[in-house]
Amino acid sequence: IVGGSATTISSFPWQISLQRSGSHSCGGSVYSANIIVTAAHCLQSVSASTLQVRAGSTYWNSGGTVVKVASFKNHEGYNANTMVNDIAVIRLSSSLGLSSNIKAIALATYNPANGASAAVSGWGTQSSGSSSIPTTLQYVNVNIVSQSQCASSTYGYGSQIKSTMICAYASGKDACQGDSGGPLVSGGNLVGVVSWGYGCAYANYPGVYADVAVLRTWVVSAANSI
Ligand code: 4AZ
Repeated sequence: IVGGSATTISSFPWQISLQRSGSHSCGGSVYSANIIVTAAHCLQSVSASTLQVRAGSTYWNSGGTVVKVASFKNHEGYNANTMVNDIAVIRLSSSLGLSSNIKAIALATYNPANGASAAVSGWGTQSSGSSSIPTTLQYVNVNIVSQSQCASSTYGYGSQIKSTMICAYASGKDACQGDSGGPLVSGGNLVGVVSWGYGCAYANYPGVYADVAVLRTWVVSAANSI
């Protein structure tokens, strides 16, 4: 997270750290006691047996509850070149005990209006190209940029923005590497999954997110079939 502030897990109890070989690799969100929503690009060429989830902790490397990943499913339409459909579900090997620090978040059923406030959180890098991540969870408030606005000449992406994507922008504030898969929340709902961007917090290049309202029916059925 660039331009953000340290926070505590009780303010973002749906946030988890997805870990590969014991190190933080991506964020994710609690969908139910045994299902996590994350980004498909976090799970490319990865074996479930190398993965664990830490939930209920402000710190990616201590505290809370650690549970192994039983299996995962990437969206069948995920394309690593275009980044369309960058969403996945994970089944945990045992259920999380839901608590004040571990809570499911509802999937958005419609997109917030252009300009609406949203919060993105994670343990990702704090500047573009940085090689280190913070141990304490960070968050930042950004503004929703609709798909049509994000593809317009106001910003730098043009036709790279597709219907399964939604954007968010605020000067000097953004998600960054290691925040991928994590939550963009507005109005108490999961609106986006951190997906990609041109660097982090560069002027006129919003953060790009998988659009949860558009991908919601896939998440619900994948969670029921995994
Ligand atoms: C990344 O490399 C990444 N500014 C994630 C989010 C953003 C950029 C890059 C958005 O995983």
